[in-house]
Amino acid sequence: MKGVTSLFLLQNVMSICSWSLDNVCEADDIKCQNTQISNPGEIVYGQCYRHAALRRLLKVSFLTCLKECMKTSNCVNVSYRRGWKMCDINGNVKSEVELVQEHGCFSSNISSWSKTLVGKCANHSCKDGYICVLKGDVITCELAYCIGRPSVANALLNEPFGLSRDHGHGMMYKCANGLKLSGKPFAVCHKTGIWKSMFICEKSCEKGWIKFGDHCYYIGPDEKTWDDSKADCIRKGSYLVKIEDASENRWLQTVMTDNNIGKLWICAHDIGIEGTWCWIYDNTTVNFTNWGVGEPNNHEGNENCAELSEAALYGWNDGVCTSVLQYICERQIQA
Ligand SMILES: [Ca+2]
Ligand SMILES: [Ca+2]
Ligand SMILES: [Ca+2]
Repeated sequence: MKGVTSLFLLQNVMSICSWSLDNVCEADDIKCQNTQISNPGEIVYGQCYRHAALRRLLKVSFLTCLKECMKTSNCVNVSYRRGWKMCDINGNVKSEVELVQEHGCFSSNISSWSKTLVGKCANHSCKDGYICVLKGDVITCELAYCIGRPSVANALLNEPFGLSRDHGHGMMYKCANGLKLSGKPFAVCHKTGIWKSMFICEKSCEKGWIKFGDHCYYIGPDEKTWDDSKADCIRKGSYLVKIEDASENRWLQTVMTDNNIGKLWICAHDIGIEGTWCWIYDNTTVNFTNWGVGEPNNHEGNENCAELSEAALYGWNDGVCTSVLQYICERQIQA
């Protein structure tokens, strides 16, 4: 047992070892093999940083990875995945950085490598988000990555190797549990160096219910009396629709035209006091109204329940409560 423990410790220690070209350069990568590095840096095998990448370069040699880090403002180390020739130029974004065990990945602190690899860019002073570019003999700073991370409410990063901040690139996201994603699931590091989210995560209505604002609506499949409509909505954990304002009224009108509905019960009534209209849902008086021309007329003294009516040009009409009409239920959106 003791032998097994010592072997395990030995392997851990061995994961930090001296540099060799064969370890980091492909046999056919002449440029990498012929580098004039005299004092190689230290490499930690099997460990990589996540959520630290300022830039992520694909299909580059380890040598290029080191050089790009030296040119990039705030780069402190690199993580290199040899299988993909994938280079993460890592900053020191402390709060979110994780160091994880990852087979086939190695990391190296840039301070352990000779800066002569990047010539004049070795001592650049480009700002956050910029890299040093050498044009002939002249140093310029070019925008290369976004600062910070995108702020997307209720969303989780959906990239296996963590966040990177490359200028012009998108990072894939998914919504937190139960929320619906609208748009494309990406946050993009815009060319201005600012993150732009291409989606929102929002609460959604369950199947069969339609969303409007932060409420869900259900169109009853068959016709019922006003009382039965009200009861069916309550059974569904909702209430016969209450129209609060003009925008909800307009939206219901489009629901009617879209679904070829001629008449639709709403929860306003004047059953208690003739001419005093209340919402049965919460017993409040009706403020916003959209009565059709000549309505409410309490025709034959027997019209006490309100409907939306195509005949009244999708305005309101007081009708006979025992008529059977379609109806629409409403409830607040749930988490
Ligand atoms: Ca409403
Ligand atoms: Ca009436
Ligand atoms: Ca009427």
